[in-house]
Amino acid sequence: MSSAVPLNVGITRSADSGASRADGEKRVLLAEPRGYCAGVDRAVETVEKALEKHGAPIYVRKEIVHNRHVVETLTDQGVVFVDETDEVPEGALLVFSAHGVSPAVHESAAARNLRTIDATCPLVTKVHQEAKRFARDDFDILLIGHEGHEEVEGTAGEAPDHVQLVDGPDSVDAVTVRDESKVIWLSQTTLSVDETMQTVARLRERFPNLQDPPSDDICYATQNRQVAVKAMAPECDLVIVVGSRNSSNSVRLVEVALGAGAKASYLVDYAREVDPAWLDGVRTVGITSGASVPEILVRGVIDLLDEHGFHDVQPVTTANETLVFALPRELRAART
Ligand code: 2E7
Ligand code: F3S
Repeated sequence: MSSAVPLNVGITRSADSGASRADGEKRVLLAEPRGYCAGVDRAVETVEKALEKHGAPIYVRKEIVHNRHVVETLTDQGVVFVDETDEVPEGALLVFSAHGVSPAVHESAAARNLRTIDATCPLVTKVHQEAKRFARDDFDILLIGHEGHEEVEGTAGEAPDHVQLVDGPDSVDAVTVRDESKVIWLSQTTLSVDETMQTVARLRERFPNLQDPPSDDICYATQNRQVAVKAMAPECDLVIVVGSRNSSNSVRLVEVALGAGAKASYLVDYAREVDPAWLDGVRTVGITSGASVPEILVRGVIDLLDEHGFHDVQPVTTANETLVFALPRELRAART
């Protein structure tokens, strides 16, 4: 994980943070970066542009990103979310979600004559290519990730005969390989950096020749959001993470906040889910959001806290993100 930013480096605060604060005054620390990553921005815009260009209904396999508000908003605009390709009428337009799909899914869409647009995040496609390459070289590929997550199913599906899933440090003992000199680990893009390093250390105890991925599989956005929440957590009585329960990277932010010293941390989809009892005796509330979360939902939480006397909002900035991905080829001309 060579590109992870060291924890206590590069943290900037708003000009008059802390120092001007009267003791006992309530404050909010706002993690930066938070919210949409480049892959989510691209995936959501892909669906919006596809709707504009082709009209409703268009179909999306699985949730385009794991966020309730995004999925409900697009549903209202005429998007039909399905679990599998066989639910899509022959010849219709189907978008593949940001989490990626296996070659078998591409094949079943082609067999139904579906027109497809692939909104897979380019950083997931990169991991698929790594899986294909190491399978071609006949490596055993140990894919660290969460069982049942769509991204893991897509990546494993690139080379099912070569990939074994390793779901955290406790799964390491069950791993067996054919040739200990040809073993590599790859990972899901949204894991906890620290837990993944523990899993890798355990794997390396068993397989000293274990190879690392050619570049980080845990993506820049996952790493940056974890670094930011770690920077603010020790000062927080409470960290509110905005995100949905099925959003892996959002759930990881709650775990990272608690691991880094936040006294409490909760995941909420909407401000209305914040229980006022959580604020009893609390002076410092941290706020962050997962990579699939629109900023308007964070605004809702900030406004709610304002109503409870938390008027002072201070950014805690650990990185600046500028990455933008081009839209899928089919829609490139449509970007404004
Ligand atoms: C695609 C990928 O949609 P998310 O909540 O997804 P996770 O994987 O965290 O459940 O977040 C954006 C995203 C992250 N990773 C989309 Cl592969
Ligand atoms: Fe891609 Fe990472 Fe976002 S894999 S979709 S940039 S969380």
